[in-house]
Amino acid sequence: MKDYCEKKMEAAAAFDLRGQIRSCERYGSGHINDTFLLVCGEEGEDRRYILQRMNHQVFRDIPGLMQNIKGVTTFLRHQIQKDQGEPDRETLNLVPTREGKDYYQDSSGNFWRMYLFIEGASCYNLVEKPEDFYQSGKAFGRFQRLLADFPARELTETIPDFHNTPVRFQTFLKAVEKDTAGLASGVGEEIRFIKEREQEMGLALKLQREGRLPLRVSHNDTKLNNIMIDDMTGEALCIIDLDTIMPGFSIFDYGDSIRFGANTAAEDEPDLSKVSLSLPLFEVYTKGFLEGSGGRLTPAEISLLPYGAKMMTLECGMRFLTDYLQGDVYFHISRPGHNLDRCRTQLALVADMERKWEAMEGILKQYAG
Ligand code: ADP
Ligand code: GN1
Ligand code: MG
Repeated sequence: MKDYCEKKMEAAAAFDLRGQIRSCERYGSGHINDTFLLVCGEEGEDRRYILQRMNHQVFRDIPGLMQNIKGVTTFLRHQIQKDQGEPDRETLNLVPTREGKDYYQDSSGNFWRMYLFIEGASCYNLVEKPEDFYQSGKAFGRFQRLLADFPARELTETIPDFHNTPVRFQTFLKAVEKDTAGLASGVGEEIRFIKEREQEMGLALKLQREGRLPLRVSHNDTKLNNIMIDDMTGEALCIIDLDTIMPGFSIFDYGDSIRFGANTAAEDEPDLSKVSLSLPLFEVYTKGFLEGSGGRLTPAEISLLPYGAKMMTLECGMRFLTDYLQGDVYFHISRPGHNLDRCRTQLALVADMERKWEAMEGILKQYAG
């Protein structure tokens, strides 16, 4: 980490900024990239930018990733203009380097990019008001609508098999078998819980192969803190964290939001008695997502939304457990056992979804029209 911080000033200077750099400090609470808030001063007026070191251990094809982001944000700008929106705030906007490129590679090989800072908006780690979650559902639904005509197949798979749950399951089994950190014997209960659900993991891919589930431009990381809510209007303003945009399924975008936002506890809550699926939050998000998608989802996609929620939660629990067993090599952690706590909340949430399955389907029917 220290290394990257030293390189941040070299990186900042490579971008086409106006004015003097005043400060460049760590920012946000993402698990993957290193994010900095850069302040530049010009004639008494400060301008803010987001500088990010992309995690090239996680994202192996940075040129492909940046091409996805450039393509999708350019397309979104046009769509937002057609909708009479505000393209500088309703989508991410890349700041080019002085050489006119979309990213910069520093002298140690790290990759950096810069965005305009979205002013007057905030990201939340927990749903504070149901209205925020409704807004977030509407925005991710709208994202599906705005990108429905974008050629999804042209996008690079920035992390191959990212939401391929059967492949994630195989990786998990290997981690259990290898048991690099010698921790598997302490998590027998969690391993059993995951294995018992293996049969359910391949349904979306099977339906896609049969032509019954469309491939979409999907965001793939639709948690609440990847959306900015306007401080003035309270409306969802901009979807951020576009690294994982690739061909995928709308039901998983919906599902990942439910996994994170409709949980009554934080993703890393150690006290499992606090974890449950909030049906009121499930309801407001479902309503927002269906409204925002403006009729662009197929009946098959709509009927599979609860399945999407369960699979994203199970898959995420499996990924946290895999990382715990491998010695915390993927997700940033801030305490020992952090990934195990995260895994346990996800599995507890899956169990609660199973208990509330009929209620989830009932709510969906109410809004599906
Ligand atoms: P990660 O992949 O590590 O989660 P993100 O791209 O989500 O990284 O960025 C981390 C945090 O930085 C976000 O949660 C948000 O608070 C802030 N952020 C990112 N982009 C912007 C932006 N353009 N304007 C304002 N804040 C931003
Ligand atoms: C990571 O980057 P961030 O913090 O938004 C992860 C997601 C997980 C999430 C769990 C590229 O998201 O897939 O669902 O953590 N992103 C990547 O909180 O692996
Ligand atoms: Mg993020």
